Amino acid sequence: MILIPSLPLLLLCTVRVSSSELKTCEEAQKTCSVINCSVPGRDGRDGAKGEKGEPGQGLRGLQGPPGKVGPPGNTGFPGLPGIKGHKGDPGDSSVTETKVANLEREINILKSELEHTKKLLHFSLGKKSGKKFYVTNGEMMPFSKVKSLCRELRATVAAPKDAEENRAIQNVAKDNAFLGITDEVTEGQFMYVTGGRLTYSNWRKDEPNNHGSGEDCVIILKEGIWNDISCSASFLAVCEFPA
Ligand SMILES: [Ca+2]
Ligand SMILES: [Ca+2]
Repeated sequence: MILIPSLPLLLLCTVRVSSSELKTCEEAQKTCSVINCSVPGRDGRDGAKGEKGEPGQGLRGLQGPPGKVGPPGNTGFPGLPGIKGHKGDPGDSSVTETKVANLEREINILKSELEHTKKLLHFSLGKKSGKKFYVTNGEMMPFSKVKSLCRELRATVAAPKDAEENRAIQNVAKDNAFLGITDEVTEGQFMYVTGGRLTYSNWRKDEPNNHGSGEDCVIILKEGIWNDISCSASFLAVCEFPA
C-alpha cells in the first residue's frame, strides 16, 4: 500500500512537478514515493470487489391487496354455562281458580245431558226403573263375537234370571238369539258366562240334548223357550245392561 499511492496524490505530484518554476523533481520525490517526472503512468488494475452495501433509502412500493380468506378453523370448546336467571313471578292463583270453576260447570252440564240421554234411551226401550235393560243391533254372529261385542259396550250377553227377564229378552230379540249360558266347562252342566249355576231355565221339550257333534251354547227361540245349540252357529246378539 505504501508503494502505490492513491490516484489523486499521484496526479497532484505530476502537476506540481511539471511546474519547474516551483520545485525540482528531486524535491518532489521527497513527497511522492513513486513518480514519473516526464510522462503520466497507466491506470492501475481494478481493485477487489467491495462488500455488498447497505439497502438503499428509496421509497417502498405501495402495499398490495389483502390475500384470500383462509379455511375456517376447528370448532372451539363449548362455553361455560350462563348465569342462572332470576326466579319468575308467582302465578296468578285467581286464573287457576277460574279454570277449575269453568271445568266444574262443564262437567255438571255433561252430567245433566247424560242423564237426559239415558232417560230418552230407557223410554224408547220401555225400560222400567230398577230393571235390567237389553239391546240388540239386529245382526247374526257366532257366540264368540256376541261376547266380544257386549264386552265392548261394557255389558254382558243377555241371561234371564227369571221369567220376567226372559220375556223382556224375548220382546227385544223377536228372533232366535244367543243367551249368556253355556256348558263348555262341564258337559251337561249349564252355567252363566258371568259365573254361577242356573237359577232359572225355560228349556224346550227334550232339550238340552247336546245334539250331533255337541251343543254347548243356548238360544232363546221366538216363543221364549230355550234350545242348546252349536256355539259356532250364528244368531242374534243381545246385550244386557245392569239395573
Ligand atoms: Ca253340551
Ligand atoms: Ca239342542
